[in-house]
Amino acid sequence: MWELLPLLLLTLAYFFWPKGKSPGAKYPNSLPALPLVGSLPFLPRHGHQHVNFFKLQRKYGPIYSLRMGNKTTVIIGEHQLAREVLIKKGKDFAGRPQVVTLGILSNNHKGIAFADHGAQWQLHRKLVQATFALFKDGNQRLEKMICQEISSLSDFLATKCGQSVDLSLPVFMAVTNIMCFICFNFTYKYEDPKLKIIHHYSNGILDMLGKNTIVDIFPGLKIFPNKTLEILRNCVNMRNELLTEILGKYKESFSSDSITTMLDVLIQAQMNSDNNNADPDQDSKLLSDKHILSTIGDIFGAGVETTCSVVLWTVAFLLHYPQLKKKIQKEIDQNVGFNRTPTLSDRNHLLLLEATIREVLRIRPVAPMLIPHQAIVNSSIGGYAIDKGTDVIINLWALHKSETEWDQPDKFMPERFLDPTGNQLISPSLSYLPFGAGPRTCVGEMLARRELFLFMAWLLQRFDLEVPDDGHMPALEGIPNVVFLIEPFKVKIKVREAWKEAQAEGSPQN
Ligand code: 3NQ
Repeated sequence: MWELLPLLLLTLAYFFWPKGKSPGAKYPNSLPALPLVGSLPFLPRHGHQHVNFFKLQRKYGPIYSLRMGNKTTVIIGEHQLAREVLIKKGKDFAGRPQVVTLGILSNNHKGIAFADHGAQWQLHRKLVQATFALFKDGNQRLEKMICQEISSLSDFLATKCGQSVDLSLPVFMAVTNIMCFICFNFTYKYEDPKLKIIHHYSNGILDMLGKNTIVDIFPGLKIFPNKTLEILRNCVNMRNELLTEILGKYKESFSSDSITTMLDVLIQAQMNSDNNNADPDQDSKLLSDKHILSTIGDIFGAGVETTCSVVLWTVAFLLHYPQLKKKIQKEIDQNVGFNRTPTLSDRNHLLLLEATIREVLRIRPVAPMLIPHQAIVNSSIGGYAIDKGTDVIINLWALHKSETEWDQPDKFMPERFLDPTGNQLISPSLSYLPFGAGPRTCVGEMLARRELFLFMAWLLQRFDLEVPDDGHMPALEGIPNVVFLIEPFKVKIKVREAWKEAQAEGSPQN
């Protein structure tokens, strides 16, 4: 019996030991924690983590800490505190936790999404932003390309008229081609086996990242055989091989006279840094092919999986709210008609569609807890001391579901983003950060918003998207992962009579 005394003393020490480094400083409320396992025994075993963290606010408040293994993690569930972390002190909290799985995915924390704050991340983020600036041009190069892919998707779906289909693969192929155009200035034909390879390894990576791997909490365990890590490595290797092949071919025809894609921007920067004879600046060490592949992998993957996910969520909610779907189609018929296909300039008129997309992003955020941040210096949040190295999670789910910030937050209500007349989009609350904010804000926000609008406007102009004959409705619970995914579902595709009649009358289509 006496042999238990040391463990008992250790446990008591943990309960009463000052959690932070600065004696006397005020630290956030903390969940209980035991040696080694931290707060894990005190966390709910079931349910979505973002929902469980939101519920814990009732007892611990909008900022509290817990221990995952030997790591202190602070959870933020209120928008003013979130803005302090993301914007006001964005640099203090611009770090990223370096966990095993994401280290494998990002070739040891290169790229943008999972790279820690530092020269590499800043350089690559700047280069990616420069790429998106290439597409802000007046000649709608990108918009034309997006519409071209949506047109191909629509023509493919028209061949499935009357059938109930899972949209995930066709939408995946269309969005993948858009990202291929932005990154490499080429697209795949739908029957190209490369698209199936990309779909395969992407699903494999997402499946493995979705398993709560204990090795991310206890990294020492990575020395033991781990099937999840093995599959993750294999899928990442497949991706790296494909991107290496593309990069190799691309370099053969690269010309500094024509910088039009993300790979052009990255290769140009690599050449400039290699040629900089004055003093081989740091950049040359930060622009190796591995660095370039990781950045392309991040942007490509983010651009595809996030947009695909939101398109599927939007279709799913329209199946649950058919009256809303009909109102959006009426809005499209009145503002676009059938003599042309929708363009980005229609965003100023298709307000109910825009409001619906914003509501989907509120009620099913792409990243319910964003991507975890980390304090790179001793700092504070809401007057509470936050030690350097502390992980900080912004629980976006809590912001978007706040009872004090939103009217009936659990209800799907796109009209909340419209004024009473329905003629003006409004921002009903500041507690809304679907793309994050500050230095780590989603670098592809503008692209995503444009794609979401055009995908939905084109699909709703041409098709009635209906519940399958078997009556199976899409489940709306979702699958938490690095992207908040929707369970697979089918939708019955029917070309709208109004579209058919317009075709029969021979109305000119773009
Ligand atoms: C992607 C690999 C791809 O095969 C699957 C989807 C992945 C994991 C992306 C990830 C980047 C990546 N490999 O490096 C993105 C991620 C996590 C989406 C999934 C993302 C994100 C952006 N905005 C909201 C949520 C997630 C940034 C990096």
